[in-house]
Amino acid sequence: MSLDQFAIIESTLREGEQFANAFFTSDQKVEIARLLDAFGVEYLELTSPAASPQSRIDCERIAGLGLKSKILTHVRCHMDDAKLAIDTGVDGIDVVFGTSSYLREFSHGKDIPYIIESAIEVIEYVKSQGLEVRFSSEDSFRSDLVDLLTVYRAVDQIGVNRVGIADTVGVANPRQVYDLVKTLRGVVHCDIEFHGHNDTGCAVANAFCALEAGATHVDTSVLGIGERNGITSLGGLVARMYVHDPVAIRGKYHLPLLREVENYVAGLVNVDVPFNNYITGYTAFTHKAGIHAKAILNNPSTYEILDPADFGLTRYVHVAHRLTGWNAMKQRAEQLQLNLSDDQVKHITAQIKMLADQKNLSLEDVDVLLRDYHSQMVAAEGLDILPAAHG
Ligand code: HCA
Ligand code: CU
Repeated sequence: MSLDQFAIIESTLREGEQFANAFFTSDQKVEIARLLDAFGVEYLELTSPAASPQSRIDCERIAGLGLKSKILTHVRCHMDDAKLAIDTGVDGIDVVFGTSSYLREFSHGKDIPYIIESAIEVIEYVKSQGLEVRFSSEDSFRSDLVDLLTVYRAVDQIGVNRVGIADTVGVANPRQVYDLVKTLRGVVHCDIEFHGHNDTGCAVANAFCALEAGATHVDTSVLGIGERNGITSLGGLVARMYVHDPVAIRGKYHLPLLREVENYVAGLVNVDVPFNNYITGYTAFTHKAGIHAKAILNNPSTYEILDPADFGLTRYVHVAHRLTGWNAMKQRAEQLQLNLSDDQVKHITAQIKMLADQKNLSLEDVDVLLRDYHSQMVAAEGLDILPAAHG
């Protein structure tokens, strides 16, 4: 598969609901679903209808919206849950079962033959109802490899649409993800999904490695919200894949909507979008050092691998600091429509750098200094004395 063929399973309305601060009303869920659909994600994954009465109602409501994104709901590998899920009108069902020794011993207490038996029962039933079905093993990276492959092979043989690898605890590193997905790719014929938690900051890299190794689907959530510190973020994956192939990503997704959906979700869960967030962070397109600023002004590709305009954003050259340079200052003077020669700009830049050594300047401070200097120059020209530029 070419890397551009991947699909996003957007799980803000499932994994994201497991974020500590998340409480979405029914209308808010609909708004999130509509925004993500307009952004262009291929799938939306919703909380199990078995979770609570309102979860079931919301699942039915979103399944009935007629969105372009396919609607999935996420259930335990259990016939009762599967039946409830099918009745909501969703397009497909994501089934999950814990295969790690931790979960087998301390959570559900079931052995591998039992897991396979119940997986087959549920998958065959969901398929008989004409729905798409995925089987995933929770905590895959702490599961025995032979157990894992035995389960995946069994579900692949009965025609599951996708198998999922879940790094439930965020323990995996990119090479381990690559190796496991590559091995699995040699064992099953169906699609492969990756779900990765971000406990050690590898969630985006792990998702990318999964795709490189042959995975077809990646789970994301807006801003990465989920259990603990969350999973692969939608923006992070989009940034990573954009750098891989900007044309394909611009074609697949409506990129300027990213900021809107992030701001909306951030507001609902009462967090700020982090300053260093992929693409939309406050400083994501801010350039500071004089050398960077000069090069960026000549050609943005020198220090930018993502074009902010593709995301409806603009770059910012930070000039009010001691590392500034005259090229950046000249651009600021031009923005203020102050006509100064290069020598004059160099002169005032030197003064501003000296001041910036004494205190933290604001852009307003710089603008005042530039305007004052410009007025002095204009006055001097009127008097026909112009020594200041070389002073
Ligand atoms: C959990 C479940 C899950 C499921 C992932 C999947 C995980 O909340 O523990 O269905 O692939 O991280 O294992 O989110
Ligand atoms: Cu998870």
